[in-house]
Amino acid sequence: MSESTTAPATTDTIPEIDESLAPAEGWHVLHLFYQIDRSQWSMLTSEEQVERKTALTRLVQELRQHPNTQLLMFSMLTPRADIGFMLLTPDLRDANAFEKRLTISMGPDVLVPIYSYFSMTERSEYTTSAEQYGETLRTERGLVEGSDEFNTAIAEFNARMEKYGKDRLYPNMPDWPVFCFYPMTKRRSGADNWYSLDFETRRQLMAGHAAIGRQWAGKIRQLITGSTGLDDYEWGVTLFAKDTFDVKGIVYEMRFDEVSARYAEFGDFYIGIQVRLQELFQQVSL
Ligand code: 76R
Repeated sequence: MSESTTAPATTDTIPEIDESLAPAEGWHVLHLFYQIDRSQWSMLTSEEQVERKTALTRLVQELRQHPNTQLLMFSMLTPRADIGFMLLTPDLRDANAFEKRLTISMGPDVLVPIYSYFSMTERSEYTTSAEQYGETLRTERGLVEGSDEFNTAIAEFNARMEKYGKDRLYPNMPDWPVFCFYPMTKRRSGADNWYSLDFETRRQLMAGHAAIGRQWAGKIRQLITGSTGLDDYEWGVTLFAKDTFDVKGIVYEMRFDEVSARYAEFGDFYIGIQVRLQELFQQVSL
């Protein structure tokens, strides 16, 4: 290496531990999946086992009290994972520390991390703009631009979209029992490169996707979180349902939609049951 005049890194620009690392908008989201090391667990006395269950219980209660923080718990299907958490919290330092504490909460080597995903809530790039909505009002409803009716419709639209945008950035997670998580990327190969499509084409394709999605209203709640630059795929897809049949149904149906058929690549699927704190240990046989 040639002699450099660059000053060595100092800690001067690193913010103090109590300074916020909350993002400009949205929350950090962690999906955490663990296997239980049953041989490790079986070596503990029953008193120790109770202590460790209590430690996890207390930690979950504590984290759920943290401002703007949601922590969901899942008993996972198949030996792919036993326990899952989904954590939403604004500050990066909290997300980081909470994950470490969850991982060691039941003592060393009991919860073995086997998959995790880091993403952030985000607003959609493809929601309808007020201009586009105005166009629909003119062409489909025959309203005259500037008329009272037109202006009222636009004002209502703006209010609805503002609430909708907030719901995506600061969602309230449902307590629905069937949980499905998988990461997804838009393809970038040869003629099927999502990122070389112009915005209007992508917008139209996404409108088709959304139209299919809306048919599942009441059966599926979804949260799409962005992870470009943060994790291996570009989005985390989190689905909640009351019936496994609907998870299988929507994912199957989406496969025929061009956005998924032509442009989507998926990671592994994690399926779980959302459980109450007092149900977790019984459900996972601890
Ligand atoms: O803005 C909105 O949220 C409404 C329109 C909408 C967008 C922009 C929407 C609606 N989605 C959007 C974005 Mn979706 N979604 C998926 C999957 O398995 C598969 O094939 C795909 C996984 C499902 C099941 C699903 C469901 N969606 C996205 C994005 C970001 C893309 C980008 O920015 O380029 C991804 C990766 C993605 C994937 N989507 C809906 C649904 C459902 C059920 C809806 C209707 C929601 C509603 O109207 O309440």
